[in-house]
Amino acid sequence: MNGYFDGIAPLKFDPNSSELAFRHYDPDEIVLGKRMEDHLRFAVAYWHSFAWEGGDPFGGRTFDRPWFSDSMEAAKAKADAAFQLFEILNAPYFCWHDADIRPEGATFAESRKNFEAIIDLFEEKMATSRTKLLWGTANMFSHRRFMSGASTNPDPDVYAWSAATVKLCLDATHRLGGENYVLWGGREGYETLLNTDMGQELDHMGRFLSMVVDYKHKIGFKGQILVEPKPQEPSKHQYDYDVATVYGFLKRFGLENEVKMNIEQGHAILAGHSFEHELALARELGILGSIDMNRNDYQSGWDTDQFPNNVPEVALAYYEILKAGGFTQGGTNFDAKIRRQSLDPVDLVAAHAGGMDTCARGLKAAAKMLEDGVLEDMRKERYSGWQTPEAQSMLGADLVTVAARVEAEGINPQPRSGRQEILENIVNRYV
Ligand code: XLS
Ligand code: NI
Ligand code: NI
Repeated sequence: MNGYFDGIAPLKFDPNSSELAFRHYDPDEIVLGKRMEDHLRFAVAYWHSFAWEGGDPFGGRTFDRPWFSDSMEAAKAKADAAFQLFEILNAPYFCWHDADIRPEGATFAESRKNFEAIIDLFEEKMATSRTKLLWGTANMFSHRRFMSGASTNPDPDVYAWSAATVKLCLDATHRLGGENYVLWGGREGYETLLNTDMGQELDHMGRFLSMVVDYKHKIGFKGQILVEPKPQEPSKHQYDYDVATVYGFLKRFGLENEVKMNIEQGHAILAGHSFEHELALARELGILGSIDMNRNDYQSGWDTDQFPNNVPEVALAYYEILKAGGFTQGGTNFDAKIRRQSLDPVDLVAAHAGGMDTCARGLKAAAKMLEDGVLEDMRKERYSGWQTPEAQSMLGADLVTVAARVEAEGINPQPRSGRQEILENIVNRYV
């Protein structure tokens, strides 16, 4: 193949290499009885790596990619570059939005034709590539028609347009054998309550998601439907605020067994949570689906989507994922972009290589913590009082019965240490 990344050889696992290589990510290394590649299930995000132009609120495009234009020729050149990067990284998966891969047409039909032509091209490329589709999704936040939301837009025509868009993207995801379909509602929220009927918007969003789930079953799509929570940005308030909020929403519309979560590190931070908090809660609620791996700058209050490089943080995230039994259809999508001064093809390759190594180190540390079992033993010990028959019987008893125990049995609770520093010291041994 020749193209954008020419001169960069496919990356090899070589812990001692001074060249561009994986130093920790060995796809074939067995971790907890499974190949590392099958644990991590890495995906390259089309939008950040190929569609993003390097702009920020104060300046436009910094990158100079040969495919930056609105023609179908350019879209094809972009696809060529994408599949070349997948090969260099030996990436098992990729992800896209419709708007990342095709030029917008003058009408819905024209956009659809452009999109379908690129899906044809993907199908052709995927026949000889090892890279599969982790998930597809619809971009229903960039174009100005979506400025007041997609399914929650006050204009019913936008609701219809959004339905047509999701149908198209879900059909394409199904056709390419995608393992998940994601809905991130960037503008499903509001800018001001003064012009917003929150009750109506939530009803519409619930109805919309139910239609998507029904359609998934209708076409026999076996992938997971995933909602991606985020508290705000671009909207002032996003309805899918965090895992807990989305779970309440799913319960309300009877979708809690149909829809799972795609959880992103940066979004968790914006919601005032840690990544591991969101993952642990989703696991306990039975809705952990997949992750968007990245890192936020802790000093800036927005979604900086940097590649991960903090092993202790990543280790705690994979610890929660391993405790859930690992990914089934989900995976680790790098929803991460290089900085706008990182102009060169090699920067894109190095960013992914570093992110993959960081995740590999995190996964190995997490696996070792779980295998050694010290943390879980101490957690279990903390709750061991609940093992007695008296304690267990309280969980089926009424308030009067439980209350009566205190004086009848002379109960007088003695506080015990939570051992937080000791636990943190234990984690430090692994990371
Ligand atoms: C934006 C989101 C977006 C979703 C896919 O903050 O993370 O990239 O992952 O629409
Ligand atoms: Ni994301
Ligand atoms: Ni994000």
